[in-house]
Amino acid sequence: METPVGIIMGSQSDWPTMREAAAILDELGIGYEARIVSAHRTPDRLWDYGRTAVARGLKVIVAGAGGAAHLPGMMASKTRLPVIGVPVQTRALSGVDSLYSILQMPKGYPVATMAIGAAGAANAGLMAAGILALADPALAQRLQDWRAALSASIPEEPRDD
Ligand code: RP5
Repeated sequence: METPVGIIMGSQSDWPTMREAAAILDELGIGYEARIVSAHRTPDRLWDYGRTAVARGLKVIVAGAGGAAHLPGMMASKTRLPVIGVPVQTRALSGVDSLYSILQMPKGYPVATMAIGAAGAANAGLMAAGILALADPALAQRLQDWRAALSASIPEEPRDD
């Protein structure tokens, strides 16, 4: 299987959030790799990852980090690939710190910023799928089916538990 998606995160502690993106990619049959790449703790690893991403065949990067979350923005500065940022929820500031760190990019280096936490990570997987589906009709159909199944799972009326 090809590996068009790179999931990167600043720490092992981000994985419980970021594996929501991985789970979506698994459901849709999209290949990915998952790596710990910290902007602050492993800057050389970050630079190498961004420098080689296109040549290695990656098409989209999903980047999650918490707190002073520079990883998605720094990755966007290093590669032309679309970078989807996931603000990881933090204890001190509930992830608002992560959100603002990722969202407020200067003109020229965009990061597509998702919601804070697990929903954002899952949506990052879906956003990556949507980008890849533009050039992959079979994936487009799987994504369409996935969306239809979600819609069909929503009841019309609430029930008493
Ligand atoms: C960030 O600091 C990581 O992305 C993580 O969300 C946060 C805390 O990291 P750990 O102290 O748990 O390694 O770099």
